[in-house]
Amino acid sequence: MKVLVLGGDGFCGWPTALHLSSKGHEIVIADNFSRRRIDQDLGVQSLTPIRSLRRRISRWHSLTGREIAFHHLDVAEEYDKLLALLRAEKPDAVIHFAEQRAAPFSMKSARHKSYTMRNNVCGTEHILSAIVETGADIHLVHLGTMGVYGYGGTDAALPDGYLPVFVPTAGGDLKRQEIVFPADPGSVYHLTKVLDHCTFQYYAKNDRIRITDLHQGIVWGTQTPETGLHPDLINRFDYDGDYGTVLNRFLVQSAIGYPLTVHGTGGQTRAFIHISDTVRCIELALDNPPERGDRVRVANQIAETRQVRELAMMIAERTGCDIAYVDNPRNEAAENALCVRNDVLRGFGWDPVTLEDGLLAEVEEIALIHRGRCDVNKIPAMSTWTTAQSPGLPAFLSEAAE
Ligand code: USQ
Repeated sequence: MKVLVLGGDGFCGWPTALHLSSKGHEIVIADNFSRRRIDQDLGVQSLTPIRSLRRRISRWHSLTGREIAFHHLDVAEEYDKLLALLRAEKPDAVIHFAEQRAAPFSMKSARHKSYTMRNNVCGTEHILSAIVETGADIHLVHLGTMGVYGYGGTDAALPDGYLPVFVPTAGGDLKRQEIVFPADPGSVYHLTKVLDHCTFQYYAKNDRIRITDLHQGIVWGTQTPETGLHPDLINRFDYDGDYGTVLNRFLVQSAIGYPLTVHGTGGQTRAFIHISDTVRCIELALDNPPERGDRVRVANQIAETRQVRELAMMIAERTGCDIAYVDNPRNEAAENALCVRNDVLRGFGWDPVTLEDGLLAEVEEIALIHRGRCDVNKIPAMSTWTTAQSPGLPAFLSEAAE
């Protein structure tokens, strides 16, 4: 299959491109390097030393003999180029990672909110419009988020996207229907994923585009079997207060002896998945496209649920590090229950990796090897949900606004 990976230089995009290439798919990456430029803007770098995309691709070729093509493209800003790329490459499937993916970054200021909205919502609409304009039957696979459901705190199991409801008819009977699960985003970033999903519903109905929306949990880990083949292929590892996600942050913090930064009571329950499962799930989604004319397929891409303080205690027990309960910079429930079904992906044969499976040690080792690259000043989460943190226009956003 020929697969266009939009955002193929990023944390999930790069290992996915390699995994699919290793499985014999023909891979084309498009990326605008916004993630690398945001790093520069925030004055932070990946804990792992990531190479240029050119070097990554050439190393992959020298190790495996497999080619990966690359196009520099901003899907939110360059519609005509995107359309020309689809017409020239004629992919069977497009995987859409090309979004600003950090909730704290999206909440830093009005400018960050606006950039995240414009980039994510316009990018998604452009991809769908361009697919329609080519007239080709392209399967779109999108990396969505569990955060579209919100963390409302009940222990009712979240289904894969659609909720059965019984609606009273005019005649007084109850009619069973399935509706999109009510959205409850917790940040502007999560809101963009909700809007993406509405856009998908429309294009699946109106233009019969085949779409899979993967509602992914918090990814942990950094390496996959393919990125581990050579240091030039190493995946990025974010630990900073904007882009670092909770479990990976805790693992870096313990490696440098920094008390684990639990927000509030740590009673937040979230869904988790290892990066090696991310790439496997995407492959399963590609292998199992919905039929043309079907509604959007939704799959909850999560392996397990865990509470933040439970994770902190688990790591503290392993390494003896301290835990610091800090004021929560976010506007979120202090404690919530979370129960999630992942029937769609399991139905495709997925057997998830969990925290018990020994991969924590591998991530700890990577954190220890590269701890010298960690800037402790970048660890605290400074972005709050209630006040603008960064009234000036950062360099990256200035460029984007031009
Ligand atoms: N948290 C801490 N301490 C920290 C960092 C985070 O207690 O040092 C807490 C947060 O307050 C939050 C939870 O951990 O309650 C998760 O935060 P996170 O930064 O790990 O994850 P989040 O902001 O939700 O976003 C990440 C990814 C995003 C993805 C999402 C999946 O950045 O792209 O969509 O996870 S989910 O959370 O399931 O919506």
